[in-house]
Amino acid sequence: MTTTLSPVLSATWGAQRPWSLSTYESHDGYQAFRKALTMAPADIVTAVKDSGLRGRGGAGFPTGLKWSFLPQPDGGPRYLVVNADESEPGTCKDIPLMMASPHLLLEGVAITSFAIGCNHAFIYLRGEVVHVYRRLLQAVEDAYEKGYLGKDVLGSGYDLDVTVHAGAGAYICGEETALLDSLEGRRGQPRLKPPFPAVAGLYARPTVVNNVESIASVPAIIGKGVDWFRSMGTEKSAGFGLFSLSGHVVRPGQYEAPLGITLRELLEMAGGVREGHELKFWTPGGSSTPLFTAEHLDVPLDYESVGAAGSMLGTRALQIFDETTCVVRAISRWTDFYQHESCGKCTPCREGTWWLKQILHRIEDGEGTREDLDTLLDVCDNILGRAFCALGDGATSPITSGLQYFRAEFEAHIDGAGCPFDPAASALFP
Ligand code: L3W
Repeated sequence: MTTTLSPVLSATWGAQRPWSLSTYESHDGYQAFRKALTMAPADIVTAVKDSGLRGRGGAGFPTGLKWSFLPQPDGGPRYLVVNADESEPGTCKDIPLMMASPHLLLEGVAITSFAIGCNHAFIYLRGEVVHVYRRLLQAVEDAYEKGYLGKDVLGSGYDLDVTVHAGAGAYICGEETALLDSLEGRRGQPRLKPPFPAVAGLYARPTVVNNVESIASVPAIIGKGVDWFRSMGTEKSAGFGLFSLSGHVVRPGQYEAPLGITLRELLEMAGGVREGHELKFWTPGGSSTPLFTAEHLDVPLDYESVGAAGSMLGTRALQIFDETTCVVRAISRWTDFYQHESCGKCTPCREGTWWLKQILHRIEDGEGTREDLDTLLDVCDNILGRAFCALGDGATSPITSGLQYFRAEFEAHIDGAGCPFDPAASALFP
């Protein structure tokens, strides 16, 4: 496996005004869309299927397969909805991608919409990122003006409208069916699946919901071909992705690399853990994925290898924590987040995250008991697989893995009647 590649998603990030249509066009922008318009839509779906592209939003579901689940056309509308509601703690790839390369996303939207027979696509954006909202609106306006969107795009006879929708800032709206409810004007809460959105999604019509990075990967697949894409990554985790390094790392940021790269290799690119310190724990894919430790530095960051090592690749949000960080404090802050963001629809998540928060605060404050550790695991056990959606499951990941690797640190809080760490030394969880 190669660890370097010519950047694709971040190819123009170093250019002057990379977000402008003229910069994008000068880097072959919209050429893949021109090519796609000469192809049979079914062949585009087949190409994406054959490429092995898997959803970059966390679950890793095969993208082309999802498209192929759409029922046969019945004359009614079908939709593409881009999930741009990036809000997972640590996950920070879609927002910079949209800021730097909004037209890459729009080209992916145009190709995907054409492939699945959609004439109206939506981009559902996290509400707080007003700067991204403005950037996308400008890009959409420019694309309409240049004939990439609108009626009879590029003289092809194909019509496509794109609507950018800013949500109101709820993590749950990143769950695809809650997102659809929110887009329809309702309070965002997950729907029962099945039916999957591919069958009954937006306005109960067949809908493809894909993450920003998944859609932004499509132009290169169509432009450069399936074999080129498959030459990167591993057999079952093909291609490349953005790896977001944050926390105690010398050069935090986005690192585009083939799937299967290791944290050790990424840390070499990023200057390593901050000087004088060593890696203690990290998240492979955001706070919803079980923690890893220094013993996992050489786990290939592909779906299979990370899964086999006991976690999930998730969104490749690599949060790095050195030995100054109190793991109980980190987990407690994440649990505050999940409790706050629980939509309240199901009891295991609504009540469970509340209890997890109370117990963790008690332990952090030096008022916990050894029994509390078993209660934590018991509550997690009653959430995992029993909650209505993945939010509940995600809330349990840092706790169960934290106890697996750092039980002694929890016990030290209990036995020593408080936290043995100086929060100022870590400075990540004030
Ligand atoms: C049709 C079938 N479609 C599955 C589709 C389904 C969805 C996709 C994946 O969770 C994860 C979660 C977070 N017919 C289908 C089908 N599909 N079977 O495939 O579905 P699923 O249920 O496996 O996952 P999900 O509910 O999409 C996403 C993890 O991502 N995560 C989250 C990150 C960040 C955010 C954020 O910032 N907003 O969400 C990080 O790891 O824990 O496990 O499209 O319809 N038979």
